[in-house]
Parts: sequence; C-alpha cells; structure tokens
Amino acid sequence: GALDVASSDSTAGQGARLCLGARPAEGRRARNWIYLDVWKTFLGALIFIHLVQQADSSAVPKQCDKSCFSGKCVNGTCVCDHGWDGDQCQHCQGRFKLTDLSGSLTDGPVNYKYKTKCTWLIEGYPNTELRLRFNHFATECSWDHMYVYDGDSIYAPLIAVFSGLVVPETRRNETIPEVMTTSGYALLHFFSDAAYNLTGFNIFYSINSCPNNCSGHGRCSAANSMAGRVYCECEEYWKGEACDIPYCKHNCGSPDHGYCDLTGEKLCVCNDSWQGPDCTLTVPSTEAFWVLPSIKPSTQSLGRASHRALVHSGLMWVVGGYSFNYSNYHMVLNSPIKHTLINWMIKSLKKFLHLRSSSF
Ligand SMILES: [Ca+2]
Repeated sequence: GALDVASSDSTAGQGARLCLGARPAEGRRARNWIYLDVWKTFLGALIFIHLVQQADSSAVPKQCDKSCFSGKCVNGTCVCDHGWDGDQCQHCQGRFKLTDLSGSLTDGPVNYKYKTKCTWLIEGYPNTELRLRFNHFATECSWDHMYVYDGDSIYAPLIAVFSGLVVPETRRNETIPEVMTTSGYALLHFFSDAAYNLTGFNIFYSINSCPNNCSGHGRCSAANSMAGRVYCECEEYWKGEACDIPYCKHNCGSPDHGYCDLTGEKLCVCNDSWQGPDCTLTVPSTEAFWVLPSIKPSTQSLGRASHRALVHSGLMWVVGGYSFNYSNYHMVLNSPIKHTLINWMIKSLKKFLHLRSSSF
C-alpha cells in the first residue's frame, strides 16, 4: 500500500527515495542512488577505521624522544613545570618559591643556559636560622653569579655572592661552604651572561639545622638555647661550632708519641722524644710549631717596652720586649683584662687627666 501511495504522488520526494530498491525500472535516477549508497558505506568504513586508529593512539600516547626533566611529555613534546625551560625542561628560567622545611635547588641536571636569570625564595618562619649548603657549585668565574640575600627581597642584606668553582677537599665534607640567614628567609638569584656555561649548582637548604650537621662528631640539640635555635653538642674529643675541630689532632700519635689529655686543657701530652701540638715533631725539631704556654695569670712583673700584646679569652698576653735588666723572648706573661688591667688603665687615665687639668 505504501509503495502505491508513493508512486501515485510525485511531489513526495522523501517517499520516492524510500522506494529505491523496489523500483528498479526507474533507470538512471535509480542507479545514481545505488552509487551514492556504495559511497556512503565506503565513507562509513573509512570513518570507522579512523576512529579505531584514534582510539589506538589515545591508548598509547606518542613518546618524547628525550626524557623531560622538570615537566611532562604531552604528544611527543615536553611541557615544562613552572619555572623551567628547554626542550627537555632542563633549564631553570624564572622564579621559584620553596616553603618546605628542607629541600634543594638547582639550575637543572645539565649545564645552565646562557643569559639566564633564576630566582628562588625560601620561606621559613620569621627570625629562624636557615642554612644553605653548596654541595655542588661550578659557574664561569666572575661572569656567572649567585647572590644570596638574608630576607625575602633584593633589598634585604646581601650576605654572599658565589662565582667560579667550589671544590671541597676530599674526605672533608666540612669544607663544603655553608651560608646562614637569620631572618627566616633567603632569596637566591642566579645570573649568567651571554657566553660560556658550566654545570651550575646544587644547593641544599634546611631550617633550624646545625652547622655541617655537627660533622658526625656531635648531636644537634635545641636544649638550653634561645627559642627554637639549635646548636651542636660535641663529643668529648671535638670542639667548635660544628664539632669539626679536634682537641687532639691525630690522637697525639697515641700510644707511641703521646696521649690526649682531656682532664685539663684538653691537649696532647707528648712522650719525651716527641713534641708539637699533635706530637708529630721530634726533639729537637727543625720545624717551627705553635705552643700554648701554661702560665698562671700574674699581676706583678717588671715594666717592659717593645713587647707584643694580644687579647684572647679574657686574658691579655704580653710576649717579649725589653726591661731595664735583660731581654728574653721567653718572657711571656698574661693578665686577666676584666679586673686588674682595666682597673689599672682607668686609674692611670684618671691620674693622667687629673694631672692635665691641674697643670692648666
Ligand atoms: Ca657565562
């Protein structure tokens, strides 16, 4: 019935198409419709294959030729994280803000870029100690610089500038330079000029840490210190802020040369045939060495001239010089400066001023 309706109504175009298969007798017009149908099927197949291919490619994304250091590989291209640049995101370029209690910062895993400017702001807590440790540093000397400010801007005090090579002595990690800020912040700015580059830097930072982590000869402690501050509690044979100075070098060549006496002055006590601060020099010795004479503070001595004097640990040491009677370079004495000497100086000054004023 439907076919008949279509054939009888020539104005019903949609109806005529529906009748294609049933009306082969309509000749050329019908054949055209058949070709169109074949094309449709072919195109459909093409689209299907294309979609399948697309589905495949989204399942296995295109790889990047080289690894992306500070970024992600997206469709075969490295898309860099904030502050990074280069085809592998291997160069710092811009600003970084670091808020962890400890961490590290670097220009990147390869040589730094020419004409680059990178800035790191480390935010601790106000007025805490922040320690920077330059584990690796290699820049073109006097052309590529790292500036360190004790604060959160370049208007804060500039406390260090690094350029060139930092080459720590082997087996002595305490020679790795450290820089400490006390504002609780640190701003590091790196600048490189238009030519020549080197491997750059790797800097570790930590808030409220001990110098050189007490060099492995002590404990980092917050006890009895100012609010939040930490300091090294050194083991018995070590001293210094970072516990890096031995009381007795080379353990005084014990037992053959001497032994380390920790009871009094904490010094080497050498056997008869050895001398020097670490008992490495023979008796007699052709080499010069320093000695710390154990002399009790004295208040009375002959007056002398042309001597040398120095102040150390609350004592004024007086070495050498001439008295009226004789001269002797061994003529060493010391005097506590807090009491006797200062009092004497004040008295002398008063006398002198009194004499001056009375003479006018
Ligand atoms: Ca350079």
